Amino acid sequence: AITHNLGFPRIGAKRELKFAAESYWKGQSSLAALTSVGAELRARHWQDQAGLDLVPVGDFSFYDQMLDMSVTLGNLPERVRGFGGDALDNYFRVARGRSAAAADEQAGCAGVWAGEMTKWFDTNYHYIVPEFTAVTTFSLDASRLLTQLTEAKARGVAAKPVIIGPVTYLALGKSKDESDRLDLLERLLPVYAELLQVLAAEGVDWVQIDEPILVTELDVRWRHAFEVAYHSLKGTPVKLLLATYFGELQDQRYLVANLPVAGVHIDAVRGRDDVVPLLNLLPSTKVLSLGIIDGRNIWKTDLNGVLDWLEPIQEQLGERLWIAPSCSLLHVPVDLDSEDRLDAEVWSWLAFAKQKLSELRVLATALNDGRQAVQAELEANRAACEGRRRSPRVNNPAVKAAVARIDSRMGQRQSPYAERAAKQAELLALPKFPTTTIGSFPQTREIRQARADFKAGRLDAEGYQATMKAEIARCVREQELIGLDVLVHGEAERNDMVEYFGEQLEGYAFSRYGWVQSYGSRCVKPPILFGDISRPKPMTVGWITYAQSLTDKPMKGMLTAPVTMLNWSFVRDDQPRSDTCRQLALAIRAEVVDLERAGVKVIQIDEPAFREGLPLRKSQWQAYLDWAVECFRIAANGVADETQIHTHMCYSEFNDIIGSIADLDADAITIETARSDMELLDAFDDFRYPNDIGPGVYDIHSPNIPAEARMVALMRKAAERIPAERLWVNPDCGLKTRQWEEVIPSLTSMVAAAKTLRTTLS
Ligand code: THG
Ligand code: ZN
Repeated sequence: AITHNLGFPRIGAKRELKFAAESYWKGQSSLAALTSVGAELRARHWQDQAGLDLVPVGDFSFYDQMLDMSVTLGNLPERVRGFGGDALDNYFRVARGRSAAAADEQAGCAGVWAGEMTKWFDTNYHYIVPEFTAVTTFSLDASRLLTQLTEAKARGVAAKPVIIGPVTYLALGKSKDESDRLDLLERLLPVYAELLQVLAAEGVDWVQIDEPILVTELDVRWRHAFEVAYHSLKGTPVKLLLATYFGELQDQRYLVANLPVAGVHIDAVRGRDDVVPLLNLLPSTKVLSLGIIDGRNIWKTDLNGVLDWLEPIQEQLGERLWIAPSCSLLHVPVDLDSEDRLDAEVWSWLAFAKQKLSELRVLATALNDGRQAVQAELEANRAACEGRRRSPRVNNPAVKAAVARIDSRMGQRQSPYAERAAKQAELLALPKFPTTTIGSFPQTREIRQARADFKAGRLDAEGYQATMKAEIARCVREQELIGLDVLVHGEAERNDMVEYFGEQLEGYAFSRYGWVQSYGSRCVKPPILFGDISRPKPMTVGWITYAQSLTDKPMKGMLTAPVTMLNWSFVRDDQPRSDTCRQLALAIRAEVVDLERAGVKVIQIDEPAFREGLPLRKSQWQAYLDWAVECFRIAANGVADETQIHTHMCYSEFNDIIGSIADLDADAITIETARSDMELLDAFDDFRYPNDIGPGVYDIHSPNIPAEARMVALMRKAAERIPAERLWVNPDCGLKTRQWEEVIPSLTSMVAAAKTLRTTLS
């Protein structure tokens, strides 16, 4: 079998690209310094991939691979034309808006807004959305690919250029004028043909052309676009490897098998069911590349198991079988070997990008030369997989039993919303249009310093507690002065809303350098959920009861909900996600019950990533929503009627899942809306949201102080759709990234808006 890779993480094992780019954006280093970091990373990453038969070139990006493709196709938005600086400055203007280029500031250039960013399929990566209009034209700029190809050749790399295919490129873009972007295909294809010709002239043999849109549901027009596109590229003098990933082809197998390309790559982890049918459909001249190593997770592959399955396929395909990771390794951290503080047992179960490629080499040797050629490696792998399967760290019978005991009553509040609301109103005695915040307050330098000192052992537990308590006290005092109705403790003690809880639960581990690119230079370090989840002791009760002791106003308890814990972690692959989520739900439920017992009357359980778990195919949405809603309800509903449950979601895009949001049955939900002028409320035209809702009245991402009049106007708009007695007044998200100097006047203005509403709308 031939080995290859679809893409390598480009941020760098120590996030070198992030620091180089951010330094350049701040004007602290030169363009030459940034481009040379890029070249060094490419060289190092090709080295890391040495020994593979084909290595990706063009997967490196200074910001985003879709934006790279827009440059290659000459499709940058009109608004960035005519600026000075290097081409890369223009690229960053699209990525980040005008302030990207220091030169613009000096020249006093007019503003340029950044391109829209959206989730790359069901990953945590976000790409810059290509923009189209009816008059969009394309023209080839192959310079980026040619530069990288030249570098690769100089280093003797067996280069396989990687590009986004034309249909996926169009499908993931957005028309700015209501025109049909499929009409652009005819104009786009000649540019692709030209690009392939240019690559062929450079001696390129294979080109990987990514069409992941093929794992989503396509209507007849988009399927036809595939026929048109690949028939038109048929004559080009390179071999095309059409790559799909992230899911199953299902009823698009026949289409894929018969497109006129030299080979097809499929995700054989998530799309294993495609393999046998595809083997039968694929013409005998074509290469089949099987993505057998999970590029979306950090577990070692069961190499012996994969070989049992692959050997007969190798018999059948011979030379035509290629093997690879399931998708680009962009979605996993770079190198497990740098993890010097990870628990040794958990460490032995893991593989990051570099280790995944080692697994690939072992598999290829076993297939080509027989298993005995890599006997030691296969034995070690067997032991690791076996160790993980059997480990008491993974298997906790008490947790499994508790999940088995879940019954439908656990997801049920004692009484319907209306009855609960009446009891809560009596107990909490809140005014109309009650004011609150989402939970976090500014994370000042002092807070970060104290946390870092504590972690490093420079500050003892007592000193740390005292610093955090002082911060909480300040936060409570400020909220009282501002005149908010339902207070929060401000989350000074929390680093990250998932990590904070993960660190206190059994079944979670944390890497030191396990960064994964989220967008541009920004990364996340997903915790590793490896085993059955349990909560050894209360996680937040001490902090919240301390905060409550400082005020007579109700203090909200703040928790992260199970679906978000799941969706923002690397989770185990040895049981369904729904089972893992139920375990998380039981752990959070125990915390909710403890908070209630400690006298906390309002408890917020945040679910910002609820939507992120939606499957790629709409036909699978309902099954996900069913268990996701169930898990939230298990977490939230162990309380008495008098306890008020809140939740928060970080987006306004939920028209299509509004029914499920209502099914969460939280007493109150706060949501993002401010940037979209309450556009979100369109969802309420056809759907009567039954409980309390706090549509965010100002955008916390902006440093501007919101005007009282604007917030009043927005709430009036909301009151046209939702009865005033069910409306809350709050910002649209947490205030962690803001400064106190912004927060105090903003919230003061917001409280004034609520008072105006009380006298004019009640
Ligand atoms: N996990 C957690 N939180 C999240 C996400 C996640 N919040 C939203 C998020 N997904 C996607 N958006 C962001 C926003 C900001 C950053 C990363 C992803 C960010 N990261 C810092 C950086 O790269 O400099 C690092 C933060 C840190 O030092 O911890 O700013 O998947 N929990
Ligand atoms: Zn939010």
